[in-house]
Amino acid sequence: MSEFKQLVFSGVQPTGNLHLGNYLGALQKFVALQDTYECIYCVVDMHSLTATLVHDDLVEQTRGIAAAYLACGLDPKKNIIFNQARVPQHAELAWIFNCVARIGWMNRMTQFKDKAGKDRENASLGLLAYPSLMAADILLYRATHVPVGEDQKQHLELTRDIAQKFNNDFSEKIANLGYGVEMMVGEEQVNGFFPLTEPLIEGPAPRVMSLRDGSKKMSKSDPSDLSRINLLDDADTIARKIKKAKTDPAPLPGDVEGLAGRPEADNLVGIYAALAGVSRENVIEEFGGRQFSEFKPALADLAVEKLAPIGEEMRRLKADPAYIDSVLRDGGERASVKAEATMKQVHEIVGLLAN
Ligand code: AQP
Repeated sequence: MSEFKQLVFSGVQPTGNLHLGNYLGALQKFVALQDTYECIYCVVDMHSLTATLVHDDLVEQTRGIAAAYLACGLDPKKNIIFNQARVPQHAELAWIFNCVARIGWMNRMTQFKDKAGKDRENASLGLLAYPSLMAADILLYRATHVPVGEDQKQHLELTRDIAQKFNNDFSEKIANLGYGVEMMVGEEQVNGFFPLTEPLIEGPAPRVMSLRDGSKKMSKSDPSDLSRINLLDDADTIARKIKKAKTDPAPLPGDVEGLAGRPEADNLVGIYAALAGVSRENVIEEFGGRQFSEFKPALADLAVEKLAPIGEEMRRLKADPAYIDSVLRDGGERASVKAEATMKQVHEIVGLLAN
């Protein structure tokens, strides 16, 4: 039985400064996976157009995300690192997926509801179809695993729905052409062209919350800069933001269960655990019963130790755009070879006369 080759794909959109949530939810995992998987990491610049159409500095932002990838420790030789716009097959496959996916599926996406707000009729078609382009990003490489933060879980489920519907709708063509691959779906063995991709969300901080409000996700678009730690913040700023982070008056609990109903404390413990590479239980073993006045300085020291060198390296790399462009160009060429091979088969399956 042939099986899908294990392959990791993920991306980050260039829509502002990267923060600790992006780092713990995505970048830190990208780095850990490069030793065990073949990995493709994309700067998804075309997705940025769904947030704002006209950007002053999209090129700079795109280079900035690539700089963050490299500064965190991704090896551009071992992995494919590129920006989406260099490989037009992303948009082409997204069009086919627009015809596979249903409007109802897109309307149910919480990210669309949040970002479109009350005036949905006035949201761009691109914002509605965002998950279709994301599915294309992943499935163009027939990726089996996608490291993401918890906020992207629903989009990953939709990616599976799109893959499954494509596999079902074209099952005869896929079988006749001999392009099917066997895979297990639950207990059942099925044959399909696209894998049902697994999200990799686990870890002690799958959803990093705002430092000012433990009920809100840490986000680039939060108007308060104190709500997040940016990867480009210097050591003093990181320490100041942690000192000012909202907490409750009680000391840290004696066990992890005691964090329930204490979102700010829960968030800071999760951040510590993820940065230190330990479990939340380990953090509570060390700091249980201690006041925030003791825990926060320890967290600040750890955050500075882990993040300040990344920020410094990002600044150094950003000063050398020619090098970043050469990495993205090389990655784009390697990604294109894989993208073209997939699309050649997709054209045949769908019946598009393009080969
Ligand atoms: N708070 C978070 N906790 C954990 N993971 C997070 N991610 C984002 N925020 C958190 C993960 O970062 C990766 C890149 O996400 P993106 O490019 O889609 O950026 P985003 O989700 O648009 O980032 P923001 O800050 O949330 O932007 P706005 O403010 O525009 O909504 C993904 O893997 C994501 O899960």
